[in-house]
Amino acid sequence: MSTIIGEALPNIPWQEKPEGTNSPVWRYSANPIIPRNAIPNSNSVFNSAVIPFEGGFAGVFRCDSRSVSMDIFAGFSEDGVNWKINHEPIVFEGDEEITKREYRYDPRVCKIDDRYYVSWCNGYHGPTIGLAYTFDFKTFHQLENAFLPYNRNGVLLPRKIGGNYAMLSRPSDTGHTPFGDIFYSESPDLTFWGKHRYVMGTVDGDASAWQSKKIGPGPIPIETDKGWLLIYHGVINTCNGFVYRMGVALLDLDQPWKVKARSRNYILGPEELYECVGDVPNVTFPCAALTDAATGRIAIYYGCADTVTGLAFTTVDELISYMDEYPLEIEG
Ligand code: BMA
Repeated sequence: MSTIIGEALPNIPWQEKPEGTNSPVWRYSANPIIPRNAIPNSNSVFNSAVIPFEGGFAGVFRCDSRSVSMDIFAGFSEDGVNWKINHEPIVFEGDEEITKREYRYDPRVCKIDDRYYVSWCNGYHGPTIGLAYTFDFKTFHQLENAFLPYNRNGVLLPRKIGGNYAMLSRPSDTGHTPFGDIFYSESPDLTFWGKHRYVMGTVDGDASAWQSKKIGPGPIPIETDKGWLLIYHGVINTCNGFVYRMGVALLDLDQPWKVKARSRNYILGPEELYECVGDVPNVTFPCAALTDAATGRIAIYYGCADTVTGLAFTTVDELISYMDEYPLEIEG
């Protein structure tokens, strides 16, 4: 048995694992929970992040518009399933050199101490990691970009490590990056980042081919008594393009750049029609996970085919025993 270290969330969205399911993660029966036209001018709503807020839930959503401009929007929900997303994108307060928008996508939301931090892929002469905080999901204060271009998938840890803020990310290139490993960085003040450490990379050969092209951190890592549970995305290049699936790893609590365990099997991949067909086919892309420390339940929010948003369920025990059952040999 493993336990989640954190708060109880009795109203976490939840469905029991259906009989006869082989996978450690199972989908919400009424997926997708957010359609592509959830707001009047959206082409697609996907790769989005949610968090408990004031007894219900709040979130930051990637909505590509009908001119296919990528931006992020705040939204609210009482049950974590039915969402009301603002019709206008978030307007950030801060230094105009930084708030000037090129594009914004793939947000994550992380509560640290008294505030909610949003990180996202931010256009600033190339993709990098945008960072902001809010107390109320109405006013957002933008901070300096965390890194130089090019970087994607900036994912904060929900508490300081050795007195510093900590972030996982995936250095990239200007385009649809055909490579990428996960790195760890620390900052004393969320402005100056250093102590860059390699966490883990793609897997060569056929040991775990679904993650042979690139990988990137997904939801905010989940603190457990065994380590940080990291759900991430992994990509294979096929004759028909990239396929995005989800994997799981366990990172050391005090030195999160050290990988303690990793699954060679994916935990969820494109199988349902809404995951296989859309603007970009064959993409399941996790950006958030709600957790209930009282029961070990985990609800994963993921983008489906770059078009709609899905919800899936698992538990801390399911994920940790799956890594035991299907381990990937850890390098070094
Ligand atoms: C990645 C990002 C994601 C997207 C994925 C599949 O590089 O752009 O936003 O979901 O590609 O298109």
